[in-house]
Amino acid sequence: MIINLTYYHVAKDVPEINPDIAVVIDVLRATTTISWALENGADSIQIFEDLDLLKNSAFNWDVNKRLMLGERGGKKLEGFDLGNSPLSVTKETVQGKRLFMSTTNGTKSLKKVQNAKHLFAMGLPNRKAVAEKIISLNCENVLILGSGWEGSYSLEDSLAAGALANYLKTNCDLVVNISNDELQAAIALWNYWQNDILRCLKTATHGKRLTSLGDYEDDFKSCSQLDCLDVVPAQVERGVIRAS
Ligand code: 3SL
Repeated sequence: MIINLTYYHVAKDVPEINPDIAVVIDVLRATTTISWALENGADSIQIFEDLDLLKNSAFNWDVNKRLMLGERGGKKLEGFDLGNSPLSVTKETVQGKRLFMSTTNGTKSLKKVQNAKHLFAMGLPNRKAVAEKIISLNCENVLILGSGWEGSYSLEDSLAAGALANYLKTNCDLVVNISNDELQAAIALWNYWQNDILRCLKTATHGKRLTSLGDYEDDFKSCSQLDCLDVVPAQVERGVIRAS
């Protein structure tokens, strides 16, 4: 048995295929926030690109069991309960709630591969948990998708793609085939930055964008932690993610 691993930088690069497994990465910060929210007991996260649709769905949900989480350009959206910070999704805030979520890039990538047989969201904190889940599923084709920024490449998502591929290559008994140059480059990136993840995130264009907006030091720290969460965010119905 072989695992074919392929990586695409952004949603628009993905061919119209439905892979066995799709892993969506948005290190800064959507998939890190999703992972922390589920770790902290959120019931589920429903993903939206369209904000009106998000609001309509949220307003039909029990008011005590819903939160609207919205971000554009790194900033919290007006009228929303939360922005997109992993620090905001504390146990006290999210426990038992459905989060209705829309972000600039991460939710686009999650939507793009929602027809995959298995869809997972991954940040660096749950890299090992997601990798072990992939190993346990014994599937042949795994597509890794970054989120980038408005259609362009991002350093930090490629770093995490490389981190995932590296874990699988090292810990999986199956043959792991690195199927495209994007993933070869991502592995090289991981080999270069793996001991200074925080600096990589701050060096990235989106890291600099966040820094220019205010004090995101604790967000950077949270997003750069590696293998500290056991949670695997998995799509359970179209657009809805739960802990598995
Ligand atoms: O683009 C996204 O989906 C967000 O994660 C960007 S931000 O980190 O909230 O600015």
